[in-house]
Amino acid sequence: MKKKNALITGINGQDGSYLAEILLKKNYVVHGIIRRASLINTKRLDKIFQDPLKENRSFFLYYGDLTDTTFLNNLIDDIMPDEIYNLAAQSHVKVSFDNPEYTTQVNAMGCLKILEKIKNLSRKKKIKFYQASTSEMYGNTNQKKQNENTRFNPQSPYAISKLFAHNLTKFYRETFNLHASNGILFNHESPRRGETFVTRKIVIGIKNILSGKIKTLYLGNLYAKRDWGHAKEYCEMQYKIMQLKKPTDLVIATGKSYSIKYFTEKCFEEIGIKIKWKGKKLNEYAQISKVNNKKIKNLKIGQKVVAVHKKYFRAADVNYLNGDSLKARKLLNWKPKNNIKTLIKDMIYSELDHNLLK
Ligand code: NAP
Ligand code: F7E
Repeated sequence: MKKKNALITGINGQDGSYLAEILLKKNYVVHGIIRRASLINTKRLDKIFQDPLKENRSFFLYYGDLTDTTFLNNLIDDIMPDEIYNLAAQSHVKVSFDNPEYTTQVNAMGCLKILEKIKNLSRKKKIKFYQASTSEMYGNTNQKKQNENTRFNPQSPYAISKLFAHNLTKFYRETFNLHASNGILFNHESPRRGETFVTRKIVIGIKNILSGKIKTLYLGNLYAKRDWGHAKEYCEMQYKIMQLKKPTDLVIATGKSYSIKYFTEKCFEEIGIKIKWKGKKLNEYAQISKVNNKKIKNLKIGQKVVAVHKKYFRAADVNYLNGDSLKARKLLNWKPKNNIKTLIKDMIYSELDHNLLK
């Protein structure tokens, strides 16, 4: 049987790397776009990289950029993929405040370029499309749980650019009859999460505190709440959404929401350190109150291990996200396998020197 061809934009990212592994296991030929950088930065793909000179290989990488229409059109013409997963994005919300134009070019216009190409090829081949939509599009909402019918109220250039792409995907599906779906994924994390997103930043911060490299980890808004799932599991859902007979928009979420403060406490707790919060607003901090781990010798009771710094606040923030994924649970026959506890364990135990752990 002829193998299916999938093109993944953003293959080098957290999700792209998991999705590529999933598709290769399902016997796909996987094509991925990476950006040329002055240093090799494809570490997340090491496990699945195949020698470009190998015959009959099933994994191909191409240098390119979502801002380059000519490149995208030529590549799609060459590969004629069965499925395109559009995961590439300037995905950092805070960065989008400083780089709004670039964020929009990549996240919004990038999606438009691919959809236009798929539309123009549709008489030759029906290419299926998945758009990486996001819970950030809800912004600040008074709905206790957010689902496919919740009103969007985006609070950043990132979220606005993603809402453009989301609406466009729906519009192309309904107007040009494309098999185009939006996965509205709530925050999903893993040991492969980018180092400046808050969960990974906390885990790396703890590692650096344990090794003595830093004394204190500085964070911004401790009171924002997020619905955190596991990226590996959510990427399996991206594949499943693409396989639906009828394209649609689906929320993928755990339905549980926790604050950054809670996540931080639980990470310390995982390695046997209890912290106590003191102070308020910009003067809030956490000290070590107990160490229940004989292997940790260099930390003292009272050490200030977490503090708030204004640098890490955003001009506007999303205070509360909690997803209702009932539709996906029914259509994809899915329920989340991970929770905050298993996620923290996976991230902590992948990051930290095992000798330091309990
Ligand atoms: P990520 O780790 O930041 O990966 C994004 C990927 O896009 C990276 O490989 C990046 O390349 C690539 N990229 C950025 N700009 C590009 C451009 N101009 N041209 C081509 N490629 C470009 O993000 P992720 O966490 O895997 O998320 C995947 C997608 O899901 C993103 O679209 C994100 O916005 C969306 N999303 C994420 C979450 C989440 O919680 N993780 C939730 C909802 C939606 P480099 O490696 O060279 O930087
Ligand atoms: O922030 C607060 C921050 O950067 C989460 C992206 O994948 O998920 C991600 O966007 C919360 C925010 O993720 C720090 O203010 C406090 O309220 O980890 P984050 P995000 O902004 O939710 C969505 C679904 C996406 O689509 C995005 O692509 O944590 N926070 N202190 C901090 N955040 C960071 N980064 N750093 C801090 O020091």
